[in-house]
Amino acid sequence: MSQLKNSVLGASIFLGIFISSIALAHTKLISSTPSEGDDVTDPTVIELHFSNDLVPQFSKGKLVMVDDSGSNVSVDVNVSNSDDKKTLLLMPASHLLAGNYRLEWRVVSSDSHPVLGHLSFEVK
Ligand SMILES: [Cu+2]
Repeated sequence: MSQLKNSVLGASIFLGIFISSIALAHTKLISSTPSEGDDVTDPTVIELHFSNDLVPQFSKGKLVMVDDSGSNVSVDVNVSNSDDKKTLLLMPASHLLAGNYRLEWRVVSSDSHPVLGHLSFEVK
């Protein structure tokens, strides 16, 4: 009898840990287009795909062109979310000239935690 209680207890503890680890999983960047280090031709949209739903009003990105002297020139981007809420879409407001770019993103997902990252690519 006490063995049964112990195994029920063990199973509930296991389940409890399992459920809290799901609840604690922050959103992650799964993939992007372009992806890190890619060479691309004047992209009209940059897509960042996440594991969780995003909160659009707190999810954004800042795009800069890094010139040869190492100084950054900011590029305007229009930010929106896909219908499934898991993709951040960044549309440069003008054509991207050839050069190296760095995108810094910050998103807030449905668990309310901010997650940050960056992405570098080159426009040929
Ligand atoms: Cu989180």
